[in-house]
Amino acid sequence: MFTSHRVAMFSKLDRSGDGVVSTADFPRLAKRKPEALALIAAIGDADSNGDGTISRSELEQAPPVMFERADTNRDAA
Ligand SMILES: [Ca+2]
Ligand SMILES: [Ca+2]
Repeated sequence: MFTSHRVAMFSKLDRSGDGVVSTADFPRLAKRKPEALALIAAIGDADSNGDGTISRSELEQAPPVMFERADTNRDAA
């Protein structure tokens, strides 16, 4: 199912396990300029309440294009 796929993706993205996806979950990416900007833009797309992080419900409502952008290493995960 589409939704369970997103839930699985959320667990993958939330590497710190604090329940939100943010730049803190991508410490290496966040240090590299082009990737960091793409990451921040991708988070902004899904961040509907503007707190700079993506909660599970925000991810469930995010447009699909966000996932293509978030997958910056192109491993389709
Ligand atoms: Ca996190
Ligand atoms: Ca948010």
